[in-house]
Amino acid sequence: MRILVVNPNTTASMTAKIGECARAVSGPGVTVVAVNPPSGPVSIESHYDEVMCAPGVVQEVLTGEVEGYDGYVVACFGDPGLLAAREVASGPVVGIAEAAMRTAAYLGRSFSVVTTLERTIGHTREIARTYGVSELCAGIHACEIPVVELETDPTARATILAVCREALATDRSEVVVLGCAGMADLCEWLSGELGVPVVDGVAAAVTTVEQLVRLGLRTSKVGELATPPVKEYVGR
Ligand code: 5HY
Repeated sequence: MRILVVNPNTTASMTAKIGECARAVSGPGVTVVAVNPPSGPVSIESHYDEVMCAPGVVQEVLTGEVEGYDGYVVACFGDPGLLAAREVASGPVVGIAEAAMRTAAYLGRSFSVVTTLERTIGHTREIARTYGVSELCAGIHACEIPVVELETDPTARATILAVCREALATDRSEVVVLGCAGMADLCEWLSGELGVPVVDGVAAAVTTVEQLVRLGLRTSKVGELATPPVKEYVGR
């Protein structure tokens, strides 16, 4: 089985980390390849970034179709371009936000999301509603650490731990969902420190795609997510 993990931003070091975390949880006989678009924003932290990175996500999936991948992961916590990617892919496509939130629902009666910038909270609340888990989402909290500084800021780990603690206390929640692919490598350490399940969307999404492919399940092609009609694209 071959799974393509698409990091929608263009920070190669983050793509490498996402690939490592994905391979660490993938099963026997599963090949995981992590890629990012050649052009686009170095991080996704606004609606503008979401829109500007989506064509790159879809293009990576289209290339994956030519290369015969069995399934795909959209490795950014806003799940940018997810539905468009599902339309063009034959195999299953899973976003890390959806996978993390649905996985958290198995582990407790409520969860808190800990994310990067305050300005992304509205979008996270919206996708929790879209995925039908907003009642389980007891709160969304920001560390105010820009995505690319997660790798360079020596205080980032301590700040994220402190915000997780505060979220659990404030929300009286039972599970933490990490709101950025760039936090994937902190999952185990945080869970040990906090004493509650901490869900990383990269791991949750890769294992979900693996499960769907093993079950022979893929996106329904009748109705809304059918392959898009072929048409002329002016200027392309
Ligand atoms: C992510 N941005 O997972 C999101 C996190 C965020 O570039 N990768 C990004 O802040 O929404």
